Amino acid sequence: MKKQEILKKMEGYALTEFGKTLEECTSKEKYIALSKAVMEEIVPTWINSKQKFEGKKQAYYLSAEFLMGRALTNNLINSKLKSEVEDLLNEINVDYNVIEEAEEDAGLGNGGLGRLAACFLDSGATLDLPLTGYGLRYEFGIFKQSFKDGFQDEDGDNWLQHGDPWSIRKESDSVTVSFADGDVLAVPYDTPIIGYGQNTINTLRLWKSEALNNFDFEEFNNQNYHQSVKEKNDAETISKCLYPNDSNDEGKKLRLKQQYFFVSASLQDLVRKHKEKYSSFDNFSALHSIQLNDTHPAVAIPELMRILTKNEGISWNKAWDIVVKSFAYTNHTLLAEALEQWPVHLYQSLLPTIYEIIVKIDAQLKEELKEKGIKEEELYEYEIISGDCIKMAWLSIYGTSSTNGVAELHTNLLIESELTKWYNLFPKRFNNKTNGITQRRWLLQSNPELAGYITKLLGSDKWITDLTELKKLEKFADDKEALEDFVNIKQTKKDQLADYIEEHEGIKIDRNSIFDIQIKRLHEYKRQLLKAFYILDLYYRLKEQPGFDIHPRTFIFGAKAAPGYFRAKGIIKYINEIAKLINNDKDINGKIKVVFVENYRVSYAEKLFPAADVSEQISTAGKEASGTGNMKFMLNGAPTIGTYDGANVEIVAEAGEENNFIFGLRVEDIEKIKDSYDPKEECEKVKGLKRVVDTLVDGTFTDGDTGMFAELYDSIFKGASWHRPDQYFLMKDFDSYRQAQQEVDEAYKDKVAWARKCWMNMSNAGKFSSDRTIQQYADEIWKIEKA
Ligand code: HBZ
Repeated sequence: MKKQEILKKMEGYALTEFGKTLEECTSKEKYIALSKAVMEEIVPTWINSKQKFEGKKQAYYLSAEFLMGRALTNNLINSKLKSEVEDLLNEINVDYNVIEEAEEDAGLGNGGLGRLAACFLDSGATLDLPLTGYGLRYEFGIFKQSFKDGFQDEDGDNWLQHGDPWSIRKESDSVTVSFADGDVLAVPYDTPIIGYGQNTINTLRLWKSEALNNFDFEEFNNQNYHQSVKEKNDAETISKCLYPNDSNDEGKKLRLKQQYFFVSASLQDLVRKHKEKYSSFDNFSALHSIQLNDTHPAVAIPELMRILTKNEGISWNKAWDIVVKSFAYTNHTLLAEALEQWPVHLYQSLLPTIYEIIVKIDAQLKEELKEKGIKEEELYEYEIISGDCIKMAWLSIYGTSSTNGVAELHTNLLIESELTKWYNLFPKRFNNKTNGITQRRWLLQSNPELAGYITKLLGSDKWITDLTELKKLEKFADDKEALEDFVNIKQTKKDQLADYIEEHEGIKIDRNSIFDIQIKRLHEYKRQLLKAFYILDLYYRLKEQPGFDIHPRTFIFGAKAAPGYFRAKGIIKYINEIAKLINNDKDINGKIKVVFVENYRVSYAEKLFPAADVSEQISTAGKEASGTGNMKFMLNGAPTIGTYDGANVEIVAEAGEENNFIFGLRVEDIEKIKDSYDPKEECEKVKGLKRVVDTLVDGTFTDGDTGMFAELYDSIFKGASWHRPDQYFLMKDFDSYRQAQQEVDEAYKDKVAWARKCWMNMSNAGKFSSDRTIQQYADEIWKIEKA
């Protein structure tokens, strides 16, 4: 019996790792002992998986971020050990939930882009596809957020403090990465990616930077203690910390070092393995497909050119052919400020050889353009090196054979606006891959109650690996009993969240209220401020209009602001001020409440998505490339209140417009009005709007004399050197948002009709499995097959 084996192993680890009996161990120690025992169980299958893919074409996902969250429960579920382990812990009087909560999140990413990479790995392994992740082993992940007097405060995320039982250091696979200012050692740490059912276990390989020489004894002897460990400290800085920016190009030397460090190490790793088996590179692109997750790893293009031409003696043209055939690029944004452009001098000084190669690529591009008949005076529009900047998106399109957007609307906008000229050059390279999410984590794991019910209704758990099975639930959409069961499950999840919020935020919320949730990074384009204005308007109306009644509502926010993003931090403070006002107003008597949860992260998300009644997806049309949180709400049966943006368009197409609440300007509306738009006029025209917006400057709230609120006010009415007034159209969309919210309130009154909407969303979420997305990447870009 496995149970006894696992217990034995746990006891063994308790002794050797902690010098204690299992009983004496703390929860954290028990978590580690259990995780190590699970590792021991699965390693043989892991080794086996590597062997079964030998000699076959494989795909590699290069990403600066993998937002994995916790591993224990996911690994137990996917390896089908969960109930066994739960039984075991029961027998020895250990609460599984306590062990689960003892694990730190692996927060090695900012948001959607990093979490997408994590979902993709899960799908790759579950589909038995040879897919390896390559990235950075940040010692500190995304910062820990807390609120001090309503202001965001950041703390280091020391997630490795107690060790990581899920990774294995592979010292013997270390490689050297060279910079102009010295060499560093890249040491890989491998984490198993367990496919559901445990047929395939793939690998996430993350690189840690270390010094080639950790200690200079001569300096030590000369009593230069700082100097004696300087090389070690400098080298280790590279993989020390994740950059907490999710939407702004930083342009910092250390960031460039991070990018080149993990890219060079990963490519050296691939090339070394290739050379162990083959004596030529003629078959390299037939055996490797390398996906660049945004432009963060785009330096891979000149780096592989360097390795092939300078180390392996391959001609430039032959090498270029291999490079273009091997790489593919995913674009995740249309925001101009997020497109990476590196200062030439940074590349020149840090990576001179790579810089020379980029110069050559740029020259080659110009020749190709001339041959294609592009006029001399238009060539500058395509330049990779443009003035003193290197445009990484241009490099990525030119140096790969596939460029994809992440939702239909996004891909169309790329083609029609930002990248039209590139599309005209290489139309066949452009394609769409609508994002997806893994139902293993976002339904089976985070909502076992609903998952179990679905399996029972369908008479099968096939949906766990084929989410389109959910469509078969549609026939229960008018089944009163099914809807009632659904409502009860939703209530259970709401109760659990309410308990958690009470414990961790110190706020008691009304369990029967509508849980209206917006959880995502804090950004102006995502318009948390629009929701804030709406809530405040609602509050004033409730106070002033005696006859005005609504169903009680709890407005929940979760969001981290990039530490240097002043306005985003202002919005957090503003919402926290609104929360203080409303939550303490006796007149309101709990009818509405506002909760901004602290330190929103993957493990918190797992508690929030299943408990939602309403999913807020209210970005300015054209700005959110796809969104993936929208899909997680949908899968757990929450209607969307949202704009026609990103994947919302496809969600509504699948689930039906009548089951969601779509409002606001569309992309084409914005195109039409943007030049003549006057937010002041709009603000004065819309009833109640001026009153709420004025609270930014009329003393209703205090921003502690930081000037944050006035600055937000100005961003709407004055604009700034880099943007027009109200560039995200808050004033213009306010009224239509308020109306949509009114419709939500009315729709919620009919309990059965509401449950039906939820049900239709859940039943039609099949398209949004990352299994579908990954199968498309595999078939259409990577050309890889299952083992
Ligand atoms: O990628 C997001 C998009 O905003 C979202 O719409 C999409 O669903 C998701 C997955 O495709 N983009 C990001 O999350 N971007 C980043 O996190 C980011 C990180 C570092 C950067 C720039 C952007 O330097």
